[in-house]
Amino acid sequence: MKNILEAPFMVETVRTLTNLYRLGWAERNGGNLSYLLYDEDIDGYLDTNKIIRNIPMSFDASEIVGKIFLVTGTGKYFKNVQYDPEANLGIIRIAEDGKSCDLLWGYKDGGKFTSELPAHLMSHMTRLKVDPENRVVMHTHATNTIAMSLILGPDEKEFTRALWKMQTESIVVFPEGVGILPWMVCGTNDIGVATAKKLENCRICIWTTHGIYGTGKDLDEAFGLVETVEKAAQLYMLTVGQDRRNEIKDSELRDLAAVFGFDYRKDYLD
Ligand code: 2HA
Ligand code: ZN
Repeated sequence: MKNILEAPFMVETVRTLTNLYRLGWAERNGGNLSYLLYDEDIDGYLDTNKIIRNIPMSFDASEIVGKIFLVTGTGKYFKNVQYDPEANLGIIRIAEDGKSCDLLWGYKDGGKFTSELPAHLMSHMTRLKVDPENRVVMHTHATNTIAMSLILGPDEKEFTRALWKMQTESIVVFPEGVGILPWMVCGTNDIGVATAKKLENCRICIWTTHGIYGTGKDLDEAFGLVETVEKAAQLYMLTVGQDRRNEIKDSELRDLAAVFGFDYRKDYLD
């Protein structure tokens, strides 16, 4: 077997989590990540016949039985992942019963997956129906996005319009807009169901006064979505309370979509 710590998916995940910490979006044990692995990712790196232990889950994931995910550990700090991936991350396979998972690697100090596993796996189930190539669900405590949620509240049209009007890139990168949940207790099946529902129509879900979920085909896409939303939110916060004379106009957003040729939430523009 080759060293799994050198597998490209592992190297990229560790770098991404380290980045999220350095950006200040993953204080303490904040944030969590799940990454759907394909056979070719783990071939030669992991013996999938060896089950370390079975871990119960609190919800039904029958739809994705047999799928294998790299998942951050509960209570673990993104800051520390690079120094000990095997303690801070785990590779799980959804077991036959759909209600538990087999640990194939990691959580070496007896730990288990993130408390947000319901939101992650429910989001994967939803996104795979919309986009069979979706592989990543990323949750992080993006600072300005949270700040903006303190001001605007959970109105998706108002929030999306504000993000689109701050910078040209916004509507290009997330033309479907952002989903937003009102404040909810985190770590529950309920917030998982609500998050997955939002992700039927978009790839981003903001949790009011908590953080953001970004999804995508790979780590770059999920990360790119999160950082573009966060950048727009930063611009919003830098200019809040000031006379914004040069916000992008609705007609200009329409021009952008016409020239770049993408579809977008037309009902969000006046
Ligand atoms: O894992 O971010 O939402 C810690 C969290 C909970
Ligand atoms: Zn969180």
